[in-house]
Amino acid sequence: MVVELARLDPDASKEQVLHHLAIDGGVIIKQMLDADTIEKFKTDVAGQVESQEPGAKTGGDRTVEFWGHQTKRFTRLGWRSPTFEQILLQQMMIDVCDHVLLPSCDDYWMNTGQMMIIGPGESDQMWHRDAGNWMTLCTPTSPEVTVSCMYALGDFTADNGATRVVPGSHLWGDYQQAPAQDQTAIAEMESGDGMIYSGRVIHYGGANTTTDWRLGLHVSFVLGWLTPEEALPLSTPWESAETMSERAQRLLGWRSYGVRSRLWTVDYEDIPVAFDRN
Ligand SMILES: O=C(O)CCC(=O)C(=O)O
Ligand SMILES: [Fe+2]
Repeated sequence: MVVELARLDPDASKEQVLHHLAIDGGVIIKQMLDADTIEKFKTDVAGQVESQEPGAKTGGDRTVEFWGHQTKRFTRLGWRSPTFEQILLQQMMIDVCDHVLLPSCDDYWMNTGQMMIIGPGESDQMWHRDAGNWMTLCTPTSPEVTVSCMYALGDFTADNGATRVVPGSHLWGDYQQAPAQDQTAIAEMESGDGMIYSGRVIHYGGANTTTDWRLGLHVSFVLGWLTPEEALPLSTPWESAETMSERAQRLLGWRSYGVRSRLWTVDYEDIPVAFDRN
């Protein structure tokens, strides 16, 4: 039996996307990003793609393994690319996050915008759930704390490291249970396609047995009362965030959080007001 994720057309409705996300924990949407946006973004980050060394420089054994010895990762995308704001605000992803995350927070922010470039010779990543970052909030009864999208900036194939996903594993009663091969889908995608997935679904980057690099762009969001993976305002300085929309500024940590709660403030004010930068 071959396990597959649903593959929706670009004009799929939010309801369709949410339907498959609820059942499988992941769903592929064709052409979430257009070719022009991808070209611009790839041009913006080309130098870093080239110069970035594979593998982690810091972290414990688990982090080093998780990162991948033949995988290049880097962030700071709002600073590195003027095109990133558009990707950050991709409408379907925002619609999905509004639906999934807003019941548990006044607002959410970016967790990380991270290039994940799996190189030749990389082996399968360890299986995991992204919500595991927030430890006690990664249990069968936890609310959804994070939602991710993996955008293919080049083709994702079974051989070059396409993300592996275990449909339905977000609903398992035992989060210690290891997935079996025949429960695992291969998220093969064409450049521009995106896979939206729950923070509670088991997945991992695949091994790359080809001679090419797999170009993935991961953009994820997390409840505004949790610490994101990326130190957001340090990654995207005000000089880069200044010209962005208010929504993008909030997603990148340049605005405060809360209506019922009040978080991430300066002088207990909204950040740009405190700095007289409104
Ligand atoms: O690169 C991939 O396909 C997935 C990587 C991943 O899941 C992660 O690093 O959290
Ligand atoms: Fe992951």
